[in-house]
Amino acid sequence: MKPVSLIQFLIEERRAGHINAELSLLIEVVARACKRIAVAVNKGALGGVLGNAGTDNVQGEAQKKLDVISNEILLEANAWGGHLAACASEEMEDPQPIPDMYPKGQHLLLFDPLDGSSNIDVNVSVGTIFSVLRCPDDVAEAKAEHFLQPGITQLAAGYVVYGPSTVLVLTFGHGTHEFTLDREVGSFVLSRRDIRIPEATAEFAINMSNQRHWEAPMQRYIGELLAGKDGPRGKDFNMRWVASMVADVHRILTRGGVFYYPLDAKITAKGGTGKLRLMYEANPMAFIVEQAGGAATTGREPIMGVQPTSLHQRVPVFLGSKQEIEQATHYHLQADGAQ
Ligand code: P6P
Repeated sequence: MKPVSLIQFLIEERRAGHINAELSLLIEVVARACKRIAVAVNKGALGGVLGNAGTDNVQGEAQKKLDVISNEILLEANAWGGHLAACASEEMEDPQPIPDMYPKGQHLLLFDPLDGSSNIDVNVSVGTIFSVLRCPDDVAEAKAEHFLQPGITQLAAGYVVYGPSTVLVLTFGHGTHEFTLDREVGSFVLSRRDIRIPEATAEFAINMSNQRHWEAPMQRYIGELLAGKDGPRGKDFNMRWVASMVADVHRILTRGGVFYYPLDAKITAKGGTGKLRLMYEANPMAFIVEQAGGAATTGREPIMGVQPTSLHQRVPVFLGSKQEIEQATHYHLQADGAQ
């Protein structure tokens, strides 16, 4: 069967009324920028792009050179196209308005330009995560408050995983679809349409080194998985933890599984509300996972129902195969007395 390119897929989605021309152009521009990021990532040590940039980001985290490079690539690619009102990035405190010399559009783009960047120097898969919101019509210049929309309002979400192959996963709210980069042609080609995550799983992803800091219901839930067939679950579980959310989520979209980054006492002791960021990590991944038949909660409510209060706010993340997410969430609500 003739391969379907990303451009053809976007035209199909426009004809189906799922997206408009401006959103179609935005996704093409983001995909093209991610191809440039893939080139930089794949150069590795030969590109002089490994190691730290010597600066910290708004999260107070040391920036890798590739964090800064990836952020610049995405900003530059999206400045002139006329499809955006503004961009927001994990790497920048405030949203970036579109420069005055360029036309503005009706969309807001949020991204983590290179998630998992601590893995770059050890040659483990990293990725770009992005989310698209609609800018309120009567806004002359988009400010942070215009980005503070719950995840259910997203128009599109996607990620690109820079691994053995470069893969784009995308949703517009009509299924989750996968495109693999054909390096000989230089275009993304549809490799899986309408991905479905199995409702049951025997594989979980969590950073076990935090176990002693988790809340009691998380201790109980993970304890049951570790007990395997000797415990109440009656089956053994396997564990994976790449420490690169894009790689862990991609595995779940490929063979099922669950991913947890729960609250822990280290986080709450500092007044924190989670590790992962709501607007450009949890929300886009939740949209992608739910459109593939999975579930995504904070352990207490759907991630995409959270009303944001700040651009860089953090939330606990439970996502993946529906039966396990419902079980883990039930234990938390039960412990709260809510169920
Ligand atoms: P930890 C990467 O820094 C990240 O934001 C996610 O991609 C990943 O799932 C998580 O943090 C890893 O956290 O505490 O295991 O290093």
